[in-house]
Formats: sequence, structure tokens, C-alpha cells
Amino acid sequence: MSDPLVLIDHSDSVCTLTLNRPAALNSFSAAMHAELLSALNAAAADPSVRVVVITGAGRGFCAGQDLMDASMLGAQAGELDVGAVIERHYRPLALRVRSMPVPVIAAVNGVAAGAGANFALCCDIVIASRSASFVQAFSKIGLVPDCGGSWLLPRLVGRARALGLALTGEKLPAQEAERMGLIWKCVEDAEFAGAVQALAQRLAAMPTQALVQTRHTLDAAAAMDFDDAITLEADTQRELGRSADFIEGVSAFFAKRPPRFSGR
Ligand code: T3D
Repeated sequence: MSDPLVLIDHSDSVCTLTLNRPAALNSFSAAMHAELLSALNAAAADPSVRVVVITGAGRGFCAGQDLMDASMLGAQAGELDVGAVIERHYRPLALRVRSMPVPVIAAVNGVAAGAGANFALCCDIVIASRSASFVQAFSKIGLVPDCGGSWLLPRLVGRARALGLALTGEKLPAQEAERMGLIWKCVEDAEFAGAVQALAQRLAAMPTQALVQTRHTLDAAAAMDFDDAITLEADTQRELGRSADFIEGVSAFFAKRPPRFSGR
């Protein structure tokens, strides 16, 4: 039997998915897409999962589309419907990640290129090792940023930097990515595994619904005027105000004890 293309580890309410095609820098084959989507769906349906971590096996995180995969057949003859590849694989993946019922951490252990970089940016928090890097590789093969990159990049770093990164396809070191606000944090290689674990456990112990609604309100408010954003905040707080975790948070505050959030 061949090795799984996505390794799944579930412990302490943290589900870690490891992209597992290290010889090709974990680039996306059609088969890896299918395994990843299925693993994400399973994590989303499992109430014991409170956080998902996505990382890569070996020295890379993900080099984007596997340019040698069978699904790329016809590319060199100009006979590949690249739009269909996006619709079949990248749209479902990006939408799945951004609608997960738990926070999703991209633990970028090495180079993240093309759709691999933008897939990481789709996640809620990106933590990268010092030796990792981000490459908008699309322009080098005559494409535009995909996997949500056209939407995410300018929102994260502004139009000037987004265009600079996308047009040049330059490799951006993780430390620089942190400095310009593309990612949340860059940590030294030796501290990376521990930092990812600590972050995952911290988020797993927090009020899950509030974290997911935080993602939702930030994204939704970006397309609203100020007044409507406050209406959304009020509606969301009304809903969360009835949650078990809000009741626990307030009770723990008054009792001067640490809260025990259940994720409900
Ligand atoms: O249908 C569609 O295309 C639509 C979807 C598009 C989404 C996209 O993601 S388009 C962009 C696709 N990705 C790329 O163009 C990135 C190509 N790779 C690179 O530019 C470089 O490999 C990296 C900058 C990522 C890393 O460079 P480096 O020097 O650290 O490693 P390397 O030596 O180039 O690669 C190591 C191995 O991984 C090598 O295999 P080998 O020679 O040791 O057998 C290389 O061929 C393989 N590899 C790297 N990227 C890919 C790949 N194999 C298949 N597909 C890849 N994307």
C-alpha cells in the first residue's frame, strides 16, 4: 500500500494534517487534494477537534500545483483548462479552510510557493519557521495568483506589496513576511515545533465559536460600511451571549478562576 498523502494525527483536541509528498515539496497532486479535502471534512465533522494544524513533511510546506501531475496533462500543448483545475480542486479547498468550524493554523515549515503559499494564507493564523519562505510563483509560469491570493494578498499587505510580490515572484523570507504583515509570526527553527504545539493547545482551550465568529466578522466587515459592521457585531454578540462558553467566561471572571471552555 502506498503512503498516505496527508498524515493525520489527532491528539488533545488538536488535529494535525501533514502534507506528505516531500520529494515534490508537497505540491498538490489531484490525489493529495482529495485526501486533504476529505481529512478537513472529517475534522470539521468531529466535535472533539478544536483546532486544525496544517504543515508539510520534509523541508517544504507546499510548492503549489504539482506541475508534473497527470491533471496537468496538455499544459505544454496549451490544451489544459487551467480554470477547470481551479474549480475542481482549489475553490473547494480554499472555501473549506475558510469555513472550518474551528480555527486553522498553517504551520509553514519550509518553502510555500504558488497555491501552496496562498493556501497557507487562507488559514486563520500563519506561523512560519525562520527558514521558511513564501513565493508567489505564478507569474513565472504565466499565471495569476490563485487559491484566493488575488483577494488575500492586497488585504494583508496592501496593493503595492501585493503587486511587488506577485509580479516579481521573488522569494520572501519568513521573517520579512512577518515584518510586512503577510503572516502572524516567524519563529526560530529550533523553537518552531514547540511554538506550533503551544499555539494549537492554547487555541484549543479557548471558546471555539467565538474564534470562528471572529474570523467571520472580520472577513464580512471588510465588505461593509461602518454602521453595518456594528450591526453585524451586535448580531454576533447576541448569539454568542447565549453560548455556554460566554456564560463560563463571565462566571470564571467573577469567581477569579481560570475558565474551562467547552467549545459550545
Ligand atoms: O493547473 C494549474 O496549474 C492551476 C493551479 C495553479 C496553482 C499553482 O500553484 S501555480 C504555481 C506552481 N508552483 C510553482 O511554479 C513552484 C515551482 N517550484 C519552485 O519554484 C521551486 O521548486 C521552489 C521555489 C518551490 C523551491 O525551490 P528549491 O530550490 O528549494 O527546490 P527545487 O530543487 O526547485 O525542488 C525540489 C524538488 O521538488 C524538485 O524535484 P527533483 O528535481 O529533486 O526531483 C522539483 O522538481 C520538485 N518540485 C518543486 N516544485 C514542484 C515540484 N514538482 C512538481 N511541481 C512543483 N510545483
